[in-house]
Amino acid sequence: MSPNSGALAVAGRRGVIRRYFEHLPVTEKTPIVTLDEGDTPLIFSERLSQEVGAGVWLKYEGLNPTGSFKDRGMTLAISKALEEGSKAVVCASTGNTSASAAAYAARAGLICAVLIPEGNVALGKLAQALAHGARVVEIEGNFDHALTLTKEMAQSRPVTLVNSINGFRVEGQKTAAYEVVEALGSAPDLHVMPVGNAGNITAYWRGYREAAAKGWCDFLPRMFGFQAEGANPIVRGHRVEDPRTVATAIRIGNPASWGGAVEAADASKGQIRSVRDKEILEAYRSLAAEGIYVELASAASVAGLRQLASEGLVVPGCRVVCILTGHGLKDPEWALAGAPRPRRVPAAIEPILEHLELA
Ligand code: AN7
Repeated sequence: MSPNSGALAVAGRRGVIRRYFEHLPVTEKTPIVTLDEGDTPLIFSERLSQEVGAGVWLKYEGLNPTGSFKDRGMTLAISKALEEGSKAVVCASTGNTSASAAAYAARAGLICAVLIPEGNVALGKLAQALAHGARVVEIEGNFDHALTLTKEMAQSRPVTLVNSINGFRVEGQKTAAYEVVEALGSAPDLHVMPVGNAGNITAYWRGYREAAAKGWCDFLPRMFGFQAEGANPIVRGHRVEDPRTVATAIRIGNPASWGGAVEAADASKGQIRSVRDKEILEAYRSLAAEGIYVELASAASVAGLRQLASEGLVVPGCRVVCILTGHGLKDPEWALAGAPRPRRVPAAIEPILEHLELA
């Protein structure tokens, strides 16, 4: 138990390493590379709660420093790479991992190399990696090819792999489950999230189990992970050679942490399921209509919640947490595609009022 009278996080400390120091694989000698990640809001959704007849909270991970949950694991992975004397890090990425790796590597003064799949990385994410000075190559292949090549590079060259195969990533990411428990005062009954490479569901499950073991909560949530239907290897039980979905962040056909996802779902009496692209887009729009801007992959959790509700799997009055993994500004193209462009009018009150239907 933390020294500050039972609270999980050490009050007044910023960034997940300092806040959860004694629960992470760090020592006083670890140089802490941080951008004050974590401590993200858990927002109560009135509309979703009414819709599904339960209490629904949204963990808005898009408010991390680089706009996604990846920062929680990256602070630890980069700190440990620095501690171990590494000079360079490498990752394969559908976008967010590379944005985060680039930012934390820049902060640490490390070289960051990034392999991205051809033509399927949201512009905002690519811009971030470039802005932070990462060395980026777009390979003629998908994410799964990029990850295989990255692993080969890390074996044959003196570079540290910072994909979630790096155990420090999952360790850092588990802190999000601590925060949920801290905010609710218990675990939720249902935990709903998107699944791509499956590192994050592995991390949440570890975080919840540890929280229970430390006495911070006395039951565990059922874990429901949602893949996109065209990229749902875990649901199918075999790898998908040519994964397809509008949610490019989770366009992954052979998840590295496959076993971790299955373990989380099985041990918690949950499931790994899939949602259609159309349902992801609907959830994206309804979240935006509630003031919460997320990227498409994140909307898979709310699409998934609706699927669970439609099948009677949301017990009335229970508590549900949906994880919103990344910010909508990563990929504004989808908002622009779904709305009429603003009309140009003369700079005078009358035509403005008329067009806005406020006349
Ligand atoms: C917004 O950046 O795989 O199941 O290379 O960016 O832990 O992989 C991103 C994944 C969900 C899936 N939501 O998480 C990458 C990458 C968003 C994401 C996922 C990702 P995992």
